[in-house]
Amino acid sequence: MNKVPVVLIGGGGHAAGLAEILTQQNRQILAVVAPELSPSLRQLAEFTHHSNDEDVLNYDKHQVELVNGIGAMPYKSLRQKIYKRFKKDGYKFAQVIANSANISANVRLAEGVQIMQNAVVCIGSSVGENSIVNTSSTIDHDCSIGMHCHIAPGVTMSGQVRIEDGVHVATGASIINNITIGENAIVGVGASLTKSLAKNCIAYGPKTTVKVQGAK
Ligand code: JB2
Repeated sequence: MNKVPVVLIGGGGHAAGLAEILTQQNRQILAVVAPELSPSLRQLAEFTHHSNDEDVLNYDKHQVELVNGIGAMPYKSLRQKIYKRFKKDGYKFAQVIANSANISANVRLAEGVQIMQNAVVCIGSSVGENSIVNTSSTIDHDCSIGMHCHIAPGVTMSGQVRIEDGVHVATGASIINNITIGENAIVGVGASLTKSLAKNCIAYGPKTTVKVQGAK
């Protein structure tokens, strides 16, 4: 693993989860950059704190990697903005993969991918730039997940699912095999998706009664 020190952007719950993983892996966190650190998250208080994103530029882009600690929620674009902004400035984003995650051998993970505690990514799958595979979610074989996606905690995805860029799959959703979720679509909490979902559409509902708007 690359041991270049990191600068962590964001000071909330997602950043704290990443800091825990990085610390377990003895990865040096030079600073946390956020307007404010969540007061309940004492684990971030031990690091040098900068409150302005411009402070990142004081770190040599050849000597550090960035970690995007801004979480991803529907209709919120800050995570994507931060990634694109600092990529443009020439910085590289570190992958963060929890020790407890189970990643098959021939999985492709792009720059800045974050695989959180106990997540599973099976053989033949790929995860695009800046995407999060969150706690205890399962991505089965040959799935393709695009850029800037959030696969929230406890999602179950069967094989050969295609997730396009910017998709949010909310907590506990289940997705059957071999379907496509279009760009910027949202799969709601606990939904059971059995049909492809077109871009910018929302699927929602409990496991027994799913309502799908704009399904293909
Ligand atoms: O412009 C900014 C900025 N705006 C807010 N630049 C930087 N560097 N940081 C910014 N922040 C910081 O993002 C806030 O000061 C705060 O520290 C953090 C947001 O924290 P919060 O706990 O509200 O959300 P999160 O992004 O850590 O986590 C969300 O997404 C996760 C995936 C939460 O909703 C979690 O529940 C979820 N698991």
